[in-house]
Amino acid sequence: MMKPRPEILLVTPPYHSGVVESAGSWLPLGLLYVGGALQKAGFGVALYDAMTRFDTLDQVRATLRRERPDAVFVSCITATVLDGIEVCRVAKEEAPGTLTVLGNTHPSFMYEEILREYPEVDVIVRAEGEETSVELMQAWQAGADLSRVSGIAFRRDGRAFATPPRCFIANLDPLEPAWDLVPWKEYSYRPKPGSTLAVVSSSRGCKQHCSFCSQRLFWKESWRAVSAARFVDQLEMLRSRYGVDVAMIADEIPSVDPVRWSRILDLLIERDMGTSLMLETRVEDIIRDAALLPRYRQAGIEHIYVGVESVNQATLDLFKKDAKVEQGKRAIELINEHQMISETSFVMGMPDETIENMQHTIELAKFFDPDMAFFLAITPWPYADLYQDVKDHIATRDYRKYNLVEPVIKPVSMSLDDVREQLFRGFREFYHNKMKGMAAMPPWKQQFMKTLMKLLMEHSYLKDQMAGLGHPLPEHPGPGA
Ligand code: B12
Repeated sequence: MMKPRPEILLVTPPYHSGVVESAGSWLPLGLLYVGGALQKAGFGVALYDAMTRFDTLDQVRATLRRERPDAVFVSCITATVLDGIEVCRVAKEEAPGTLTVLGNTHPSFMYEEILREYPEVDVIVRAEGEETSVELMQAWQAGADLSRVSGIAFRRDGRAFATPPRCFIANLDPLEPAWDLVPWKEYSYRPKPGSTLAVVSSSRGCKQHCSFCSQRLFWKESWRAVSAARFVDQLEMLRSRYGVDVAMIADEIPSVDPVRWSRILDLLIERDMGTSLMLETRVEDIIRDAALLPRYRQAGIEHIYVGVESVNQATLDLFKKDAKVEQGKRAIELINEHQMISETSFVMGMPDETIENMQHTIELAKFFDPDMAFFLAITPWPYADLYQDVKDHIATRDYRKYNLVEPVIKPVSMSLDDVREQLFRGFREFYHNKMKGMAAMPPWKQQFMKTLMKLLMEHSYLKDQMAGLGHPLPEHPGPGA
């Protein structure tokens, strides 16, 4: 006999590291894509964003007890995987028959370890989730053999068993996240009080070769894009139906195809919907688009993150001469000149790191002079290229610390406390320097910077460190505060 149609609860792990989350509340787009596909196939789906709600595990338990889903789908990166597994444990304790499914980067790569060590996890969906989740649920509902579902791993005869990988979806245009499941009032970008914030995706994949990141490996060096018209239509729909006026584009390299990108800008300008956009892009694409940057601004792009970070000491030492470093600086200048917020990060703490090197990097950050800089601890995701090079220097296997905030690698000549201290010194010195130059900024940027400083001091993990900066804020903070 067929089981009754399962009800699926999409859950985010109740985990926080206090960096990006301090700027707002961000919806779990990957889970919503999976939810959209499941809905389309006829399944009943609900969203429970425990992370954004800052729920405790007891509250997670109470929600699971109330909702009694047939299946729990949890999205986990390395930092959040232990809390994601806790959600599965609680789901099993509440109702042992619940199907527990993990997806996203960490489980996709580390399925063997998870299935070996955590009996509370039933199935792992590897890589792209839409088609696999639908097939998995159909097979589970029918009591069919799961080994026919490609792109998953599960326990068979007590051991992890992975089915063949699934091909990526060729055409992304028909995919629709389950936007109707989002409690939109809960998602807002703090620097814009009253705003409604969405995370959107215009492409999937990465071609950059950063050894500490795994996105290129996750997407197998591929890059696929949503068509320009479909992407802009979606932003327009989000604006008119749900009031989304700020959106973060989740892509690694949204502007890599200049023709598509230029079309997106044209359409955004033509539709003039007033949505503020934030994105990440590559230094070389900003330089390529130097003449296009006024159109970026017209299209609503207000905030650009570019990765200029270097873990290469030779580059750091030569930062005044090296062509790539010069390009990074130029990209940031261009973003600033065109009235957008520039942001970058500096990843430090490799095994050969020294206090002196870290101080050079802090100087490099001041030399680049973005509006926002993050000083992060290099973190060896156990499946990234970097891992093999640094594995003998790993100080902790506690994945909760794999969040770019906590040092995980112990440099040969530094203690973990030294690394922590220098990272915080980076923040303090950088923002102290920034505040000195604030008077020269246009008024809108001054206002943004004041709000940012307040957010860092009140909501982020830097609270205590930033308090040492004195009185960077006006007596009566502006509307953004
Ligand atoms: C948006 C985002 C966030 C949001 C998260 C919102 C949320 N609740 O999900 C915010 C801003 C809060 C955030 C915070 C952090 N993030 Co973040 N984030 C991103 C970003 C930019 C986009 C993710 C996204 O939406 N992609 C688009 C969707 C469509 O793709 P997807 O997520 O891969 O989903 C697909 C599949 O993976 C799969 N899938 C995903 N989840 C699930 C779940 C199930 C059950 C199934 C079946 C399938 C499935 O199906 C989806 C559709 O095909 C990525 C970088 C990137 N470009 O991907 C970094 C990224 C995921 N973040 C990262 C990190 C490190 C963090 C922080 C630790 C950083 C920090 N110190 O603050 C924190 C952790 C906070 C937390 N509590 O989770 C790393 C993870 C590295 C790793 N391998 O572990 C990434 C990859 C950035 C990077 N290049 O290093 N992040």
